[in-house]
Amino acid sequence: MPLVALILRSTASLFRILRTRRVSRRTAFRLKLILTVAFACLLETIFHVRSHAIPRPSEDLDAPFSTQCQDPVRAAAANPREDATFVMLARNNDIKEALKAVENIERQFNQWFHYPVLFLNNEAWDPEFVRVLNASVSGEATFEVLKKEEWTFPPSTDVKHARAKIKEQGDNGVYKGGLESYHHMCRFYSGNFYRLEALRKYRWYWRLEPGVEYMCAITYDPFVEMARREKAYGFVVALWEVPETCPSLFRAVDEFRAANQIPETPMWRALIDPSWAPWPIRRLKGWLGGEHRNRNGDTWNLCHYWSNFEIADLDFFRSDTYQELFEHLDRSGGFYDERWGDASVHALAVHMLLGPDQVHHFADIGYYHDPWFQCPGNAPGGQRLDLAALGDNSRSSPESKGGIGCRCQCPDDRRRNNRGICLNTMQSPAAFHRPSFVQKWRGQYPYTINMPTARPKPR
Ligand SMILES: Nc1nc2c(ncn2[C@@H]2O[C@H](COP(=O)(O)OP(=O)(O)OP(=O)(O)O)[C@@H](O)[C@H]2O)c(=O)[nH]1
Ligand SMILES: [Mg+2]
Repeated sequence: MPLVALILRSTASLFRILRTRRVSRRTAFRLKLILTVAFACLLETIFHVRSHAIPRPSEDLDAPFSTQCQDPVRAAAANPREDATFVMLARNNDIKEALKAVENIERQFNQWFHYPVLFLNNEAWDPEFVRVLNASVSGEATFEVLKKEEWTFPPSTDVKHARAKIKEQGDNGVYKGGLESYHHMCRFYSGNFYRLEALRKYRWYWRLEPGVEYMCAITYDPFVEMARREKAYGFVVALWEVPETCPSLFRAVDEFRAANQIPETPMWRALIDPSWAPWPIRRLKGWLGGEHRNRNGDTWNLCHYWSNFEIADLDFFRSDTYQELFEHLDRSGGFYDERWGDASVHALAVHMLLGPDQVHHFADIGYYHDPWFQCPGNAPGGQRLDLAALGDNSRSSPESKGGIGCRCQCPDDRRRNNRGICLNTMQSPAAFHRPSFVQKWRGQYPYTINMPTARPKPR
């Protein structure tokens, strides 16, 4: 390490100066002591930060599933459907936005694959919602009403205290922190969702929110590909969490990790900003606590996957370890005392418990949830104009260099409108090809890692 060599050399020259200059023996001793301690601290800090480096895998571990249009009719016929369902949590007054999202996913994907849609509500369904949405789904539509205990405070909660905390968050302008129903929603999607009776028969879910828009045709079955490649969690957008919503979440998860002797893997380290403070100060900071800090004094970089889109293996979230993590978080009260979001809970769990090859970035999917989007651009020569099933191509965006999408209608030339820092950081354990230091410094992050064009040559 050139930095360590430089420090060693500078310290040696300082010692030499102290030996040759005329300073009292006492002063020289003191200075040497200070220098030795400073040197030891600096070395220790460098080793600490270096120990959080993410090793580079020998090859890219998460390539896109598809890089151009495929024949969706053939794809649907080639494989039996997985035990999978769309899930939409909605209120009766979300009817317009719910219809928009369902019509959109039917047009872009489900008209060929006919997966069921499970609609969930914490209140009785309005018959009009049921009538309209039932008619719009090409698979089976089911309308479930959640049990009271699935959409409320945990039994041990002091409700008066929790409501006061919610009000306080509202007064302090914490994003959606003042809405009790939003807290219930986040808690529900973090834990009770995975225990629903209505989901028991399924292995996979695809989360669909009212109002979202898929901007490209999805001409293969993502559930089949997830199963085939043994993936457990799929996402499209990765970005920073709103810090005020969850000051103590990272510590609570890290304490669970440490108590259960779950190792700090490269995936876990991808969520950590190691502290540059020397050991004693770092430990003191860890002991004193502080926002987003664990016991070692390191902090969470706040990166998480945006959970309004998720395709995931229910068995992962139904596992004893995940459920125990949820119980641990639930007992700590943070779903109400703070406004812990299910997106961050999921991302921390995924990075604590899964390997880099089990997480998939759907780089080929065009997706918009206000205000962020990802749109992969259209694959040159890959638009399959011969396929009648894909309809007329006249409304698609032009093909673009490096595009991997199918019949996308992207809002503009950009591949995404959120910075790629979290995507890059969270995917780094899976990435053989990474942006250079200079590219990062210039803010040039690839919109997806592991592009086929950037894959290593076969050895
Ligand atoms: N039934 C029901 N659904 C809810 C309630 N609150 C939120 N949801 C649903 O939960 C999901 C997430 O809620 P949103 O309000 O979209 O929250 P968000 O996506 O985190 O935040 P935005 O960025 O504002 O969209 C959506 O599917 C909503 O329809 C509620 O009180 N009852
Ligand atoms: Mg939303």
